[in-house]
Amino acid sequence: FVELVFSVRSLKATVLDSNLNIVASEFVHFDTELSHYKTQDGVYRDSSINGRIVSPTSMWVEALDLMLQKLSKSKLDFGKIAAVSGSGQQHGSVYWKTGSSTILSSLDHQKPLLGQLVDAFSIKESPIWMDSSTTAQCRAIEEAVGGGLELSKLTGSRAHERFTGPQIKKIYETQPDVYQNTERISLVSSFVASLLIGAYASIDETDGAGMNLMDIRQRVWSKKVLEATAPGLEEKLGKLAPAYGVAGYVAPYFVKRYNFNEKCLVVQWSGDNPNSLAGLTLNTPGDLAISLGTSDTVFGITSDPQPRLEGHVFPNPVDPESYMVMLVYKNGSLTREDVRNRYAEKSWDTFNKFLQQTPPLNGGKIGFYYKIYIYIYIIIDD
Ligand code: 5FX
Repeated sequence: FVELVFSVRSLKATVLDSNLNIVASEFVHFDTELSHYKTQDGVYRDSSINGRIVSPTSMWVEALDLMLQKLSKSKLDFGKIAAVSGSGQQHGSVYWKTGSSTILSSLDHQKPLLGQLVDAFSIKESPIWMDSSTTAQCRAIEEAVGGGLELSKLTGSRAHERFTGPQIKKIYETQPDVYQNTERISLVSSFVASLLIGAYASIDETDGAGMNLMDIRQRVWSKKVLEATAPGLEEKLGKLAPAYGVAGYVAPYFVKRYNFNEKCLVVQWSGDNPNSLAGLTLNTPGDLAISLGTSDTVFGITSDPQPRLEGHVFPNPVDPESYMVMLVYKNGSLTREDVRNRYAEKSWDTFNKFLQQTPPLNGGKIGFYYKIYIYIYIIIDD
């Protein structure tokens, strides 16, 4: 079984045998191994539009090319792989240009993916969860459905800038031609699953709940919110599927190029946090897990969700009867590493030594750290 993890800064692959022992693992670091994209921490921070943070979609395609090359150099027997699945950073979106399903279903196995897909996207830079440029769209969506709490009761969350619905609305409003010329919108998770099956993979019901577009109880797109977001959207989103479902067989491209078995399954991908919940086998209401990543998250499960203005409710990715609840803090690893670099000689060992100098909870003195990016505009007026 191969698990691929597309996070903000890297792609990781872990190959497991049937006893869940790790038999191989590989890593692609975007900034250094795909340095021609010139990303910083895997992203572009756009100084001309406040809060716009995107990643080049092609970089993710090239990362998959590179990862498969690395795995084949490591002498992995692709023919023995029974299933592939993975996690993507939540909320990030990919815009497939009209006609791209044909490109996807007829990939030439003699060539890498990148060159064949470079023109498949109507938007070359995918908005990701760090983006905060959609406040106007958030307020408009909330207003159209009767307020933030109403939206939360319906979709599991009030409108958040990083959620995909507000991001799509911004694209529709600011680049209507591009929106019209998009035949499918994928999340990062369903995007990579689409590459693997050579067709558009469904968005799964759990990652789909991170879009402000899905009715979390019915697990269908909410007509009301779709209308408040952009016209003709349902068709561009395609059908939803359970996160534990099968997306399809691996595409002939991978069978011919890497000798995958043609019966190798691609299991539905989902978001990084939902898959962490699944991987940690959280199954008792009240148990909580903490994930320290580029964002920090706290999550657990409940059978009786009470969506509020704070936090998020998603369908449980492994159990159709219950729900996942989550809090998200955007100031995770980048902020932590910045503090480490400034005060702990860029070393986790030193950082840990400092932590151990005081008892847990530091006598009630707790710091909250945020990195602030300040852009200075110089206007030259002659
Ligand atoms: C969750 O809502 C988030 O925005 C983040 O945790 C991303 O999933 C990080 F990839």
